[in-house]
Amino acid sequence: MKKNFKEVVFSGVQPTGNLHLGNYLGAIKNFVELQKKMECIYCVVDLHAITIFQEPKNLKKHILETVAGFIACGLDVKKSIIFNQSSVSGHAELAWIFNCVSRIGWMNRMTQFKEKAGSDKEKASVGLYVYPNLMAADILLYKATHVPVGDDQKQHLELSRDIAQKFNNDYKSENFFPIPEPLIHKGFSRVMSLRDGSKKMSKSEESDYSRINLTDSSDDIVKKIKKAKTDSLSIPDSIKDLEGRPEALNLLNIYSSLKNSKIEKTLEQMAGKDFSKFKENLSEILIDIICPIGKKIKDLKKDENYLQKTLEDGSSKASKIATKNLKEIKKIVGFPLY
Ligand code: AQP
Repeated sequence: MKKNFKEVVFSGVQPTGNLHLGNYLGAIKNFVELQKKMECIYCVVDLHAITIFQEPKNLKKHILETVAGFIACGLDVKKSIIFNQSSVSGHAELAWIFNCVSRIGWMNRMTQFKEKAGSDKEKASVGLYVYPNLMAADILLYKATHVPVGDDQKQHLELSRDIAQKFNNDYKSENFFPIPEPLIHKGFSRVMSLRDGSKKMSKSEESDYSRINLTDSSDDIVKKIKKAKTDSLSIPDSIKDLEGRPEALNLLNIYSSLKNSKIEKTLEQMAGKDFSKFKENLSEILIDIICPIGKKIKDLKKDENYLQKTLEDGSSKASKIATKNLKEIKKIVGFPLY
């Protein structure tokens, strides 16, 4: 029989550089909504970040920047637990147990590894390969029931569900781990690059013109949107007519998402306009929403002690939950406890 678990939200963001509009619309905006109604744990996943080499002094800076980004976007440290992954050793311990539960065949199906490892997979780190097992550990260490993520993380989350199920079955511990539910925006869940509508907007993309960073100035935003790739056609009145026009669809989706409205409504209002006019409207709303966040990030970054203290407090709250759960997990696995 299915158990009713307490509702707990867990999600993470890698400290690999500037947070961008994809992180905001795909994940963090949702984090903020969820903290109003559920217990939420948000993690700066620094163990994930080093699956691709990070310069140590940059890593520390990016961890603090990510915390600043969380708070600037509206996360409340009194409502949500905010901490960094490497400060709670249970993540790495449970990841090892899951390395032994998860199957190589499952790993081989992960498309993100294929994309990130590139053509020379032999040279990718083992950590990058088993990244999804660590992600499962992050979630299940807190017995999280809900995971808000962008659409790009859907496959990893399905793997977390398989791992939870297999652990429960293998160790005859029915209902020990909840089977976590993804919370992915319906309709628009993947913000694409401004330069290429077939690629997702990403921190590691070389061209800064491919993304809107949360710390971009209004001038940057206007420039980037002006340069964003579109086509020569005007805005259609039906979504069907956007087929084969990924860049146009992406800009219209971004606009609708910022307005908290459906793309159909945007098309109703904008049909017939050409993209140069629409881009002015898009820049305006981006400036209205993103620039205040960017300003807050910059202000918060000046107070390193506050950011550091936020992490310390969050870490001690997260550790309490993790230690208790890990003890139960070790007992189930058969490790002696003393
Ligand atoms: N383009 C995107 N559209 C929607 N959601 C996105 N997310 C990331 N990019 C988009 C969501 O943001 C959360 C945090 O992601 P992350 O930084 O931990 O990892 P990532 O998905 O690998 O992000 P990047 O920008 O692509 O980083 P790099 O370039 O370092 O690999 C996740 O919920 C993710 O779904």
